Amino acid sequence: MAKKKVIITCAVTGSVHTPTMSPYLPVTPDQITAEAIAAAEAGASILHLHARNPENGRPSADPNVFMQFLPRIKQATDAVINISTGGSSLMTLDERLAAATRAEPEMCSLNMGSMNFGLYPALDRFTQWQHEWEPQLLEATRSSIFKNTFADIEDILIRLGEGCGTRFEFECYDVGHLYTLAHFRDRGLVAGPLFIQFVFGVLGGIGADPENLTHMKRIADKLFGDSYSFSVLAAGRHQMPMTTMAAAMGGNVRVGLEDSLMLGRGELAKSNADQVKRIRDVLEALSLDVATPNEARTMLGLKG
Ligand code: KMH
Ligand code: ZN
Repeated sequence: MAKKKVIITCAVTGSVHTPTMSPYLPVTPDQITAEAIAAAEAGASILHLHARNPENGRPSADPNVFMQFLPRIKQATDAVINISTGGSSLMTLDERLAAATRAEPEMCSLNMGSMNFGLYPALDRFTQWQHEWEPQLLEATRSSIFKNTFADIEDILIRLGEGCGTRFEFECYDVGHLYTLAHFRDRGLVAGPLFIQFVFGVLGGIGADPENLTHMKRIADKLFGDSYSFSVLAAGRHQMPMTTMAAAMGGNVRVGLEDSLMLGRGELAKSNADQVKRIRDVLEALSLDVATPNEARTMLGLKG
């Protein structure tokens, strides 16, 4: 049997971190384009993308901003484009879906439950903000819910899945989200091969403990058998340890500045590609091979 390859996803900018936190966080369409292309060249076969207001770096759901980088990334790489439908917890569902319904990408994220979506713990230490909106947004996030009701999930599955042939990175922030995914499978709204992202270390979700990864995998094995692949992302300093553990357990990995601004202890990542190269080195040390974009497409049943 051919050896299973590891899919590296790179989440290039996200909506949690803000420009004051790192000068390397890509913000403008030019920066997002350059970072995404470099991450793909370093070995990422899936690029998970959000947009930001080019003027000030604030998370944006504007499809016109997405369209300033999506075609350029598509033209320069053969990586799978994965557009966020999570956006940020301050956006409405329609806002969150606007770019994906316009671009009809091969893949989108789909968040499997409503939750508090807290700051990654290390972010509390910033005080000298570059932009007034940054502390305001972080404060607003503290009192908002990241809303992903059953109706919202169904809406996304129908509009993007059935409507556009998009397949999903199912974001599961706790064990209950796996059961929610199984519920939609039982109703015939999703079918394998499923790509499940286990998310660790978001305040409000499951903690970044090794025991939680083994538990998530055990339950996913029970619910989905061989009709799924898992990937792991972990917030902040947990990124590299948890993705390394995932790879050793037969899983896939997600890195990128959306999930952590660091490369190692006390060291900011100077680019997304630095993190991709770092996890690639880990995979090589574990004698694991990295999947190309086309291999990822085959493994995940994407439309190509
Ligand atoms: N920010 C990550 C923890 C999404 O974009 O839909 C999860 C995420 C969600 O990437
Ligand atoms: Zn995201």
